[in-house]
Amino acid sequence: MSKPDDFPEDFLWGAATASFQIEGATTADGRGRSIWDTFAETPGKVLNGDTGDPADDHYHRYAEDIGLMRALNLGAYRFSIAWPRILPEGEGKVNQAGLDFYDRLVDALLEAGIRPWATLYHWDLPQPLEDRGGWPERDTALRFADYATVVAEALGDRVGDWMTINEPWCSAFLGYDNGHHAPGRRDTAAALAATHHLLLGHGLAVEAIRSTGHPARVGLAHNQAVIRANGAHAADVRAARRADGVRNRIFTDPLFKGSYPADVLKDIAHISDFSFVREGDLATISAPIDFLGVNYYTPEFVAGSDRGLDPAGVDGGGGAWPGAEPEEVHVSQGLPVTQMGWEIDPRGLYDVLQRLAGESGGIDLYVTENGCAFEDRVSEDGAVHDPERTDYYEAHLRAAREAVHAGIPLRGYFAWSLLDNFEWAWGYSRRFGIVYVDYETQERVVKDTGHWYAELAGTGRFPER
Ligand code: PNW
Repeated sequence: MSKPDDFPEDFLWGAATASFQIEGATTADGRGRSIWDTFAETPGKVLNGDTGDPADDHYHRYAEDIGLMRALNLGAYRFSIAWPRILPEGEGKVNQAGLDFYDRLVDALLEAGIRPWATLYHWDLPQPLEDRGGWPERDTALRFADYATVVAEALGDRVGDWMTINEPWCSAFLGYDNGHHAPGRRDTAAALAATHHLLLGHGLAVEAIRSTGHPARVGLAHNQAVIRANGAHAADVRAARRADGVRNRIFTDPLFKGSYPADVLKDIAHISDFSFVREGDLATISAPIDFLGVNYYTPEFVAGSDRGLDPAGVDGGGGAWPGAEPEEVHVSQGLPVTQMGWEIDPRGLYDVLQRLAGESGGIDLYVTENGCAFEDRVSEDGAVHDPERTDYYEAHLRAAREAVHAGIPLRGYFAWSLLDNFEWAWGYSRRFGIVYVDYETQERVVKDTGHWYAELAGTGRFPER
């Protein structure tokens, strides 16, 4: 029998990245433009005017990076495929040179004994599709399915694990509601239409991947939020229900129950009547999947404000959620934070896994992202000493291990991220890697956390510290 400190022998240890965040080479070999190229080049959108170049120049250094993955004892590598490299116009003509890159990457991973886990969409929508309306338009979901077919036909003989969409909430709400992410629109009705078309795109892509005939396990990566009411007061409970609705259930109910939650539709009826939902869509969206990817960083505390909150703890305001009452606010729990200002609460990971295990009907769960940013530097001894990051990982992995021992079907864990990279609106100012990257020289240094993670991945036991 396994000791309480052990992970099961077949537990999958991985690390994750995303195309736009690491590849660089944004004009190489016929790559088309994505909404993130446009957004990053728009003054004021990304900190310090950072863009997708040079990132980690992974496009040219993938072989070296696979060497690092081996040194880290990874059993799997989660990466994403850049739609604009495959279909520069978003549809139509396939750019073979773009496909060839992923072909080389997959072959080199397999040769290194590392399972490739491919995500089809990690936010780099081809700009021509945004020019025609983007995710609020149904056509984008149909084009996504075509793209999924192209990729799955080309790589499906070697890639067995697929994720359709990464964090649909971020694409819909950061992209189209608050505009913090590309394409930077601020239109809640558009965000709700985007939500539906991202889910529909997911469902159509599941069909597309399966219909290639290659054996495939298909899922998606969802960033379920832990929403907690800031007390038992009726206004707090109501605020938490509403936030949970638009943050979680608007995604998980269609996926696992085949319907949108009635209370959410009521809450947001003044913004959208959901007339974009067509017959058959919910059956497509709720087709069974093989696993669910869970991305978790931090919980969110929600309160109704008719109860005298400490204003210092309040970081949000009315309208933080679509359908929110003006007095709903997002409050801090007073926990220690990472460099992102995100509170560190490993219990939240356990809670998310437990809840999703119930809602997803017993399918395999994987933590497909978990990690943190802290200010790193290379010390005089040439190492990167990042004890706070190791603490973060250890605490969250202890919660994950508890979940496994409690019978939750958690089968693996992917650290976010393999490499320091382009952290979206924060540019290169936030380092999430377990490997440090010097953006001037492109030199990589495995951080102390990376060494610690390698030992854990190699032995399945927490290293002595
Ligand atoms: C996720 N938020 O992004 C993404 O999947 C990664 O690409 C990213 O690097 C990582 O988490 C760390 O940020 C998020 O503002 C970005 O709520 C922003 C939010 C959530 C997730």
